[in-house]
Amino acid sequence: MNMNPYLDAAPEVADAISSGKPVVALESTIISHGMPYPQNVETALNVERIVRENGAVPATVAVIGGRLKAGLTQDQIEYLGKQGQKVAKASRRDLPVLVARGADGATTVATTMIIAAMAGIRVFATGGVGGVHRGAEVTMDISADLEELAQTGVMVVCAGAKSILDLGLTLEYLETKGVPVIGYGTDELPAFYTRKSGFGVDYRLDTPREVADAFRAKLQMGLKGGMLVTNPIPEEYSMDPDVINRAIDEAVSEANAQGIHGKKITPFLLARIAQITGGDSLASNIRLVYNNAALAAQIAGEL
Ligand code: PSU
Ligand code: MN
Repeated sequence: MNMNPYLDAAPEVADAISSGKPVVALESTIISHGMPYPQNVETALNVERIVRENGAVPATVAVIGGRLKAGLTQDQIEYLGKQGQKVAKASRRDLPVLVARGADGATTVATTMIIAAMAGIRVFATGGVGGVHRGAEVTMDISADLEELAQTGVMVVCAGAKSILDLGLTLEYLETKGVPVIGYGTDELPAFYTRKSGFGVDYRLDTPREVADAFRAKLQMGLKGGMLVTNPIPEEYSMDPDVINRAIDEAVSEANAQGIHGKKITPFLLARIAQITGGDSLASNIRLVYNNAALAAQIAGEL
């Protein structure tokens, strides 16, 4: 099926791809760096179940022993969850050395897109994507996820961007790079923990079919790059904007005071926000990932 000598598609994933059945890619940085153990493993396994319940085959992506994996076993998911931050957070720039060393890596959105594309998977579900960080006009901290969305033909279903990022600059960057930003059933960019951000999306689409049609058109025109589908957290799990924004501001000032930067900043902020909110942000995070997994599977079914 694929010629890439570094890639191992799990048998079920390879079968689904070759017979044209819907497949949804899932990332593993969220497992090793985005949530604590054991909630990370529980969430990752539930996400796979939800993808199946919605008619698609899940392919959780990671680097294990230097191999690019599209589809993990339960043992491999448990391993990534237990190892946590000991597993390297693998973005695009990390792949060459990790692979050459035969090492493990938890794949970010960027790297998961790369491996999904190699395997022939077009739809990918996660919680949040990286973006332009607050203060990026000085730090130049812009996630490689955005560049990947500009280059690689994989749709990413997420819950919008959280205000640990500069949402306005993130949207400007995506516009410059020609990445369509779709609001699923909304005109407003969702802000991850909350349904609204005050920023508009490019287009509102209301059904999995409409999203699939737009992405198919993009692929068939040969327009390079992916598409960002932003799916608001269900109302019942969304957070009070004042509470979450205060927690985010506090976590961001701590990160600045401690000089945390680079690949460590997003995991640091997520963990601090969960502590400050007494676990409420983690509970919301888990729910929005489930919601995105279901939508991604439905879109994959239409594609
Ligand atoms: N946002 C979340 N949870 C996550 C991440 C982002 O709410 O786990 C992870 C994703 O894997 C994303 C990565 O690709 O962080 C972005 O990291 P950076 O900003 O260092 O590019
Ligand atoms: Mn960064």
